[in-house]
Amino acid sequence: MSTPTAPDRSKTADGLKRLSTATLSHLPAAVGRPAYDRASVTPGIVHLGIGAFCRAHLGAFTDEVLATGAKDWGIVGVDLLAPDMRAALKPQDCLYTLMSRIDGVDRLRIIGSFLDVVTTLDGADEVLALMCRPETRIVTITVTEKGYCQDAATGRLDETHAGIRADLANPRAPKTVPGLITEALRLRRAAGIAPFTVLSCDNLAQNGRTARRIVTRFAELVDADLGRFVESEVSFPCTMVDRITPATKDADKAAVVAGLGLVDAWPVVTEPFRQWVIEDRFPLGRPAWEAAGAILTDDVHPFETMKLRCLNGAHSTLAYLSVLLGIETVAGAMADPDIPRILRRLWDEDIVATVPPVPGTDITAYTHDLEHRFVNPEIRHLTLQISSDGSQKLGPRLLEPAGEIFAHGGRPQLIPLAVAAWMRFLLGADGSGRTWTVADPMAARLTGLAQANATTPAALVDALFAVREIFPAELAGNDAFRADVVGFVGRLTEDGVRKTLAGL
Ligand code: CS2
Repeated sequence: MSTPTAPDRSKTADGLKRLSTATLSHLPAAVGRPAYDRASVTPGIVHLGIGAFCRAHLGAFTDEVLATGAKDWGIVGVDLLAPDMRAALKPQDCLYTLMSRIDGVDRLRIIGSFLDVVTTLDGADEVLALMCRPETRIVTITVTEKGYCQDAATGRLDETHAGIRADLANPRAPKTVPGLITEALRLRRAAGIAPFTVLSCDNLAQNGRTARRIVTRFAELVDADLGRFVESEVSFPCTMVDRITPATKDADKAAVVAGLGLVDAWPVVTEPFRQWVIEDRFPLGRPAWEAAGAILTDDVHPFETMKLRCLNGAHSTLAYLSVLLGIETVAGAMADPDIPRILRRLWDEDIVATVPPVPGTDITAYTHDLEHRFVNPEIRHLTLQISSDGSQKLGPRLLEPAGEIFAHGGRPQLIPLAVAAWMRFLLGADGSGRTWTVADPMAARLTGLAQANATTPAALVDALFAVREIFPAELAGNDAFRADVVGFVGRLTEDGVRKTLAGL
């Protein structure tokens, strides 16, 4: 009779071992791995919002700095939405695979810069304690546009936001990002610990200034003196972040298992390209991210304007047109007979001229590089994913450049088409039985308005132009812009999307 043995929990149902510190030595030689002793690295950064993007970007840049011998800049990731990331990463010692794919070449690399993952789901105490450690010198953020709880048109804190109201009523147990940062700064101040630097890594225009405005206002509402302290003592550098990193799919996980011979519960698939431009204002120091290729500068603004308008503006335009046409991925859209031509016109006729000079960069060449990046078929970037949160994205990506074009005496040619496509997208159906989900913090209001006013193009446009959180009064009151958006809504509705695009 054999003696029962305890199951080997390091193995999965397929008999494959799990990625972890203990199994790093089992990896094929071609797989990159932390070139440093992780056990001797201590955390210096708390990262709020641990998703695919920050793991492909901040995680990778910081991993390379740790490999140069820096020991005190490990990262603790905070999952603000669900315990899923912690559940996936803790059993593998917070290691994960970054797989970059292009032109049939997959490069796999194990990232070691995240030392721990915690969640705020059971309360904020653990995260606040981490944020208050004197060793925590930077709090980085990737929570997407909506995580800032701002009025998208003005960039001010949305004081009617349900989460903000709850945090203001109970500021010692915060759940929102402004609430968490304010409470941590208050606790540090009370303990005589200098404030950390707050580093926004989200796609917002002037993301550092936005973060400063939001947190300062929240702090002021908690206590006027704390508001003054945040305004005068806390550094919020601006950044431009870039790396196309879709949500991980099951097929990606399978490709990673095949490449590792080990199981990674939540790898990240990304493109090889990456860019990070950072305003160099870190009173308590920072990792030498320039050692990994980041650009440290006094002025991020031109880089950020170029990226938000050229890359993200084109992404949003492509996404709304694609969802209407039933095209699932960005690469699929780039194989469409019409969409690449529309994007080229968007760049050439509208966007490029609104971008200020960017050091060392030819903006038109940058847009040609974007085409190449968008074409990459190995990155399955879903157009529906990019279509989300349009209420937060339209402003910095498309409406601000439209306003500037008018201010300089011009008239945007393709931006009205993108806005019209977003309005049709809000209907959630193409009229022939195909439907999709509109994901947006303002979804209920926007889809309600769209459906109630779908009677005529003018009614639809007027109802949505009246949403002041999205359309600034000046642009909404611009007759030429209104006429062009109404015209495109009419064509998309009457002629259909394909005929409208083909006729352009
Ligand atoms: C995309 C971005 O989802 C979106 O809205 O436009 O996530 C884009 O892929 C990144 O900003 C690329 O750096």
